[in-house]
Amino acid sequence: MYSQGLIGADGRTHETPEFLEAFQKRIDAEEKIEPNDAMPAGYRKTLVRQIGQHAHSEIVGMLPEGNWITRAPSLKRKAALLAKVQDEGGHGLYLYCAAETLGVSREEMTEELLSGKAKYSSIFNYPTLSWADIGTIGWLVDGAAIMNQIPLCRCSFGPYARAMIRVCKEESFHQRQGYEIVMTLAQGTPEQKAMAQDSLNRWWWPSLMMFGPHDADSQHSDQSMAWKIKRFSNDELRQKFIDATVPQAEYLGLTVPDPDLKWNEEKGGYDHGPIDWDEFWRVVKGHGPMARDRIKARKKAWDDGAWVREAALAHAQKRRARKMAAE
Ligand code: FAQ
Repeated sequence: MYSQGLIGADGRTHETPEFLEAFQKRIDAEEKIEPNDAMPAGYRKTLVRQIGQHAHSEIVGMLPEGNWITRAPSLKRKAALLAKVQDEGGHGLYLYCAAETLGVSREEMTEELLSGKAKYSSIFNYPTLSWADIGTIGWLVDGAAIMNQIPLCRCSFGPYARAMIRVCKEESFHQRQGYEIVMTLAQGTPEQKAMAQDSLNRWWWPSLMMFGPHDADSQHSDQSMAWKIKRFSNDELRQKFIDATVPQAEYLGLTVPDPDLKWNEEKGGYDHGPIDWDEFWRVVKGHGPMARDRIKARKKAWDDGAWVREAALAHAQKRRARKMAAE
């Protein structure tokens, strides 16, 4: 299905050892792979899976923050939040387009999301209970997203790598606006500081889970790294994120909710306490606190938008017919 029309009309690949070796040589030489290039079916499948999940995450990720647009505490905050949520919609669109170049349609990807077959990031299954959560999402969730996505700008697949460049620039703005919200609260009244601390307490561990399972349990990492889709392992990126973020929390005067967090001089990074992997897998398998609401909201948007898709299609058909008649 994914190779439709791209590798050959029959959709078959030529995965002889010579073909695979020649493909790996291109990867090792840091050549970009483009949509019409021959590629192993597994490479295509991995990219469709990852880019599709990434696109769904951006779109589902609009919901927790969208929840606060009408309640932002000032016009300035509302305008910035609106722009951020709109950016996330844009990121989803670039990513769906990148995946479409691999021969999968947006309809197919959306059907997979709505049926529960395709995943989206675990982080968006948690509720946004206070305004402070909007700051914390920008600071931690966009911060984690940037840490994960900067290496994706060097992904071997051209359309994904190019989409990531713009996405990362925008995420950087998102991270700063989030940090600034948290800083305002942390330097505000004792109640505001308590709100910021409560929010950090609830989002810290789920943010660490965004990087995926422990390396030993990451089924795709080895192959994805050999194909230079991923450049760092899940644990490596998680460690980089912790090392960058703990000093930011200290600057804010907030406490990271991990009693085992300790600077390790020898490794030049922080040691941290155990991550609750049972919670991670529960959420990944669709049992997160907001999972049902998120899919319900996406299904409603997809159903409500059906007439727009139909009208756009009818319009395109009409134009094509008119053009052909004039030729
Ligand atoms: N949540 O073998 P691995 C954002 C699944 S964008 C749910 O390690 P892989 C912007 C994984 O899919 C956030 N599922 O997998 C924003 C696989 O299941 P499968 C999204 C997860 O692919 C900010 C299984 O576990 N970012 O935040 C998660 O090598 C603010 C085994 O895992 C991306 O998608 C998880 N956290 O590594 C928007 C970045 N982790 O498919 C709004 C691109 C793992 O076999 C507001 N993706 N799983 O059924 C990646 O870098 C990778 O896909 C990883 C996972 C690192 C997420």
